[in-house]
Amino acid sequence: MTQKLVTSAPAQVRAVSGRPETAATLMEVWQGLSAAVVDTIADDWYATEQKYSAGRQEHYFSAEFLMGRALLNNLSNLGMVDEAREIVGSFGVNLSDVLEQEPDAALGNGGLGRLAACFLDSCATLDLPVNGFGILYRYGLFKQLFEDGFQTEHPDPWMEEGYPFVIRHEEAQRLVHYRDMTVRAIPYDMPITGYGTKNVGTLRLWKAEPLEEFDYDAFNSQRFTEAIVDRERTSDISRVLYPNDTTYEGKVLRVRQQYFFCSASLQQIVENYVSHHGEDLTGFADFNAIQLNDTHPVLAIPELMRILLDEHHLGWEEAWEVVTKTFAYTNHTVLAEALETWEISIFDRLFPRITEIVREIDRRFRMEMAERGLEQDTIDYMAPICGDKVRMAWIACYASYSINGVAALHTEIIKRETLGEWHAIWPERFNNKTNGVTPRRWLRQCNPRLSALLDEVTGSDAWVKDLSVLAEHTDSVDESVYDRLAEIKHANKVDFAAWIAQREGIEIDPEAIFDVQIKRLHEYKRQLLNAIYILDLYFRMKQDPSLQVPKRVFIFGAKAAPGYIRAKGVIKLINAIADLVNNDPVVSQTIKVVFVHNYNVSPAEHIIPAADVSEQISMAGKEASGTSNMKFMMNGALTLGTLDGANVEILEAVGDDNAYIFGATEDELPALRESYDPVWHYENVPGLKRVLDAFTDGTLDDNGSGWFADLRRSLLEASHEPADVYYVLGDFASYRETKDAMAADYADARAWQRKAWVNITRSGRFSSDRTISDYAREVWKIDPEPIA
Ligand code: F55
Repeated sequence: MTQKLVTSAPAQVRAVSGRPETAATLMEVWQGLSAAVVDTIADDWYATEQKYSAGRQEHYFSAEFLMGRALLNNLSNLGMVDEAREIVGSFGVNLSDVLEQEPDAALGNGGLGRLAACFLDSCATLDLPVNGFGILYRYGLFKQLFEDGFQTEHPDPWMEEGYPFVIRHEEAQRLVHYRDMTVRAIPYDMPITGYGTKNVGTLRLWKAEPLEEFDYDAFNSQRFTEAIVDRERTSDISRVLYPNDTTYEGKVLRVRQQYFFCSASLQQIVENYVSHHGEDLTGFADFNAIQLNDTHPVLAIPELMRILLDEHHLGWEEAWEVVTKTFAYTNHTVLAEALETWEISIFDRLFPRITEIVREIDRRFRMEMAERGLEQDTIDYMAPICGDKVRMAWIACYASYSINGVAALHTEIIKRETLGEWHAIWPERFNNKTNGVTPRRWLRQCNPRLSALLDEVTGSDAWVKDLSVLAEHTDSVDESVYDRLAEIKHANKVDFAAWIAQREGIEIDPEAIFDVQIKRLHEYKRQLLNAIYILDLYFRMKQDPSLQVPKRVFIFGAKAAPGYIRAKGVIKLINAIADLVNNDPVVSQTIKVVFVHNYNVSPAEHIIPAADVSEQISMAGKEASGTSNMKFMMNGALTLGTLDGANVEILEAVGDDNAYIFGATEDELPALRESYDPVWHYENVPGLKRVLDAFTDGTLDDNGSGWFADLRRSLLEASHEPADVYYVLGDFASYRETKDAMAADYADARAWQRKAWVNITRSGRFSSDRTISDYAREVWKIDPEPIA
C-alpha cells in the first residue's frame, strides 16, 4: 500500500499538470497527491461497498455534511503523512504548503453539519456498515469578509478548480420527478477512510442535472435563451446551501432540494434491497435503517411510502409497517422558529402524490389518536397537517421508531416540552445520544504535539481509537507531564499567533490567556454577553490604570445568517470594540480582541489547539448540545460555561474544580423570568450602564446603521418583543465574577495545567466513537463488518 503512493503520486501530479512533478504548482501537487490517495484506497473502497450492500445497513440522511479538508485527514487515517511529506519534498515543496491549497468542503452551516462529518469518520473507523447521503452543493456556506467591521457574504465555489475526493458515478444516476420537471440525480461519492482500518465508507452526494443537455425543440425554434434558462432551473436544485442555521425559510427551492436527495437515495436503497433480497419489500427494514439528521430529510418518509405503494404495490398498512421500522429521527433544537413547517400548497405544486400521501398519513393519525381517546385539541396540535401547513417534526415523530436528543439535558427538555405530547404517547421511542467529535481530526491531526505526548504517556496510539483509555492516566502521571503540557500549549499559541498575524494582521502575545468563542452567531449563544464583558473590562482599566488585569486575547469566530440583522449587529459591535481596545496604546498592552474572519473547519483546527478558555455561554436550556465545547476540552482548554447542553456532562466528567460554571440554570429561569427587569440590572449591576450607554453615546461607531441602538433596545425595551429574551443582563454579574476569577487562576500555572490534564484525559465519552457505538447498538442494530 505504501509503495503505491510513491509511484502513484508523481504520475498523478504529472497527469494533472502536464509537467514534470518538480515543475508543478502547489495546487497541482495537491490535486495529484489527492488523486494518488484515492488510487491507493480504490480496491478497499470497492470491497467495502460490496460487503456492506449485502447485509444490514444504516443510511445517514443529512442535508449538510461540513467535511472541511480531506487530504490530511485521509493521509493521517491511512498512516501516510510522513511518506507524503517525503514524496512532495522530492518535488521541492512542503507538505504543509500543499495542504493549505485545499478548499474547505463547507457543505454545512455549523454543529449539525459537522456532527454528520464526525459521525462518518467514526463509522468508518469502527467498520460499521453506514453510508452518508446528501447534496453536492456547488456553492458551500458563503465566505465571510469584514468591510468596515460589517459582515459581507461572498460565494464559495469550492470545487470549481477540481476536487479529486469526489468521484462522479454516471452509471448510478436516478431520475427525480416533480410536477413541473424531471431531473437527473448524479451521485458523487466521497471516500470516508477510518483510522487504522482497511474499510472505506462512502458519502454519496447528489448533483442535479437537466434531463437532456438542451431542450432541442426550444433550441431549434429560435428560443435559445429559454432553453438555456430552463436548463439552469434544474441545476438550481443543488446550486447553493441555505445559510440559515436556526430559522428555516419556506422557500420552494429548499423543499425541492430536500425531496431531491431523499428520493434519489431511497430509489438506490430500495433497488439495492431488491437486487439482494428480491421483490418482496416487506423485509426492507430488516436490512435498512435510516437516520434523519433533523427534519431536513423528513420527506423521505412519504417518499418511501410512495415507492412501496406505487412501485412495489404494497398495501398501506404493510407499507406503513415497513416505514415505521425504518426511520429514526434526531432532534437538534428546542427553538420553535427552527421547527420546519411547509405550506401544503408548495407540496401540491411540486409533488401532488406526496401531498396525497401526507394527507392520508394525517387522516390515519387523527383516527388512531381518536381511538386512543385523545382530546380533539391535542389531536389538532399533533397532527401532521395544521390548516395550510405541513409540520415536518410531527411526521418524523409519528413515523420513527426512535427519537433522540443530542445531550442529556436536551433530551429531557424535548421529552418534557418540545415533543412532550409525543413522549406521553410513545415514551419508549425516546432516547438520548449525547454528541461527540472525532478525536482523529480534533486531536490527532490538529494537535500533533499533544498527540505525541499522549502516545508517550499511554505507551501507544490506541487512544486514537479508544479515547476512554486516557482516563487511566488522569492521576497517575508525574510532574514532568505538566511541564510538557505547558510547553505544548505554548508552542501551539506561538504557531497560532503567527497564523493570526498573517491572516488578520494583528500581533498577539502567546503569554496572554487565549479566551475563545467560536460558533455561529446567534442571540441565544450570547456572544453579546462576552462583548459586554470586554467593554466593561476596558472601562475598568481606563478608570483605574493601576488595576491588575491578567493579559488576555479575546478571540471570536462566527458567521451570521445573511438576513439576521441583529446577529450582524453583534459582529459589527465586536469589531468596533476590537478597534477601540486594540488601538488604545495602554489597554492594548494587556488585552486584545481578534475576530477571525470566515470561520470554518480549517480555521478551527488552528484555533482550538491554542485555546486556554472555551466560552460556552448560551442561555441555559437553549443550546441543544454544543460540540466545540468537546473539541476544546480534548485540547486542554477549560470551559467557562452555563449549565447547558453537553456542558452539563462535561462538568460531570471533570468535576467542579476543573471547569468554571456560572449563570442561571434551566430550571431556575422560569421563576427568574417572572420578575425579571433588565432595566433594574442596567441601573444597578456595576458596569452595565456604562457599557450599554457606550453603544450609543459615540464611544463606538456603527457607521450610522443604527444597529448598536437596536442592540441596546433589544436588551432594555419591551416593545414588540420582551426585553432581553436571552437573559444577558441577568447573567452578567455572575459571568463577570467567574471570568475574572478564572483569569486570576491562570497565574498558578501548575494548577491550571492539572485542570487542563483532567479535561484532556476525561474527554473519552465525548468521542464520536462512543456516540456512534451507542447508535449502532441501541438504534441501528448493526455490527462491525471489517473487510479484512
Ligand atoms: C441548519 C439548517 C437549519 Cl434549517 C436549521 C438548523 C441548522 C443547523 O445548523 N443547526 C445546528 O447546527 N444545530 C446544532 O446541532 C449541533 C449538533 O447536534 C448541536 O451541538 C447544537 O447545540 C445545535 O445548535
